[in-house]
Amino acid sequence: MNAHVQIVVIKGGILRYQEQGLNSFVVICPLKRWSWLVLFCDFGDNVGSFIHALLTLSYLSVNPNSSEKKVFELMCFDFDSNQSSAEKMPVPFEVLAQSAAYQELWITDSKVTFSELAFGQQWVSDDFLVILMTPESSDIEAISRQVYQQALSQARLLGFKSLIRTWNFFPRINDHENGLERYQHFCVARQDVLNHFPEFQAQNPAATAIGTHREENNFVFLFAKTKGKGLENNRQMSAWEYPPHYAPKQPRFARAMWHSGLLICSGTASVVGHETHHKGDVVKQFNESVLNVQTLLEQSEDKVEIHQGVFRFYLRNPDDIPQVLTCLAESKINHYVVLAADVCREDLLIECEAVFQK
Ligand code: 3EB
Repeated sequence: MNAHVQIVVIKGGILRYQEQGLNSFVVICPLKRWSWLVLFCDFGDNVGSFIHALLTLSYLSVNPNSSEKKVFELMCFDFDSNQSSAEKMPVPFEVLAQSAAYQELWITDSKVTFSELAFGQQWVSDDFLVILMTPESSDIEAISRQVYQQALSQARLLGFKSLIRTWNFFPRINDHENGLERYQHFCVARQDVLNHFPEFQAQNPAATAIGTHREENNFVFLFAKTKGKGLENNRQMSAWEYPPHYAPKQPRFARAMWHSGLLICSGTASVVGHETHHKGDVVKQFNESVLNVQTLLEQSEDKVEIHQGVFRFYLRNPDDIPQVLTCLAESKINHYVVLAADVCREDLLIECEAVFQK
């Protein structure tokens, strides 16, 4: 027998045990709180095939030389764009807190090609297309129309038929201009453009819409060749059915999306039905938001648990960070970053998004 054994230590890794057919298996054992021992035992020639899903989220650093099967970076989020380096995905928010070894790295198993476009940057693999756009104008409705038009046209051109996830970041999200809140202008433009692309209408993407404190516009789109499965939350009205006072054209996003073994949760806040709960109380809003994520997990037929999630929190008032850290310590959440940012309703103090791996 020609056994091939490799040992890798992953900081802050995901606990997994996976059988890889008859010939191989992977064991991941916790060493200390943030380290795991990973043992690949492979009796065939496909060492490292534990990267099973087409797309997998990780906040760990796999030694690239430790696995014969290549892993390619699709999106590597950089949580402080002051130091942003080429080909990383900047997230234009101040980091208020993060768990040890926190990293948000989305990897895939086919080659990723980066290119500069006239209107942004793109990362393309066999299965996925990521587009980043950072327009400079302050006319939010015009910008939103333009980025949605350009991103959807590019996806159509390259044959990526599913919009899986969007991040929509722009400044002064709760300011009013020409009779509408800037968030509402964004919703109007998003819905108008989506209506012109029927192939993307069958399934709304998971999404986040958040206000930056740094005057930067930053839009990220994740497309796939294959369909994702949308998931709604029975504690919350679907956003596209909201009464029109939230936005004259309803927000077009799903509460969560299953794709490639990942459950990708949208921005989730203290909203029950369609109403904001616990106005003025950041602790209760935190707990209600996490309960909403918990409910989504319970409604999903594939079992994932809250402690497995990689969380991003957006916190309106940075002075609330001590209360948020207390809430986090009391929660089952292990992996998180907390960013200073405005939430898209003025009465929401905090919002979270999360990704879970099956
Ligand atoms: C809510 O539940 C909070 O318009 O894309 C969360 C996530 C929210 C995404 C969006 C809005 C959006 O309605 C707001």
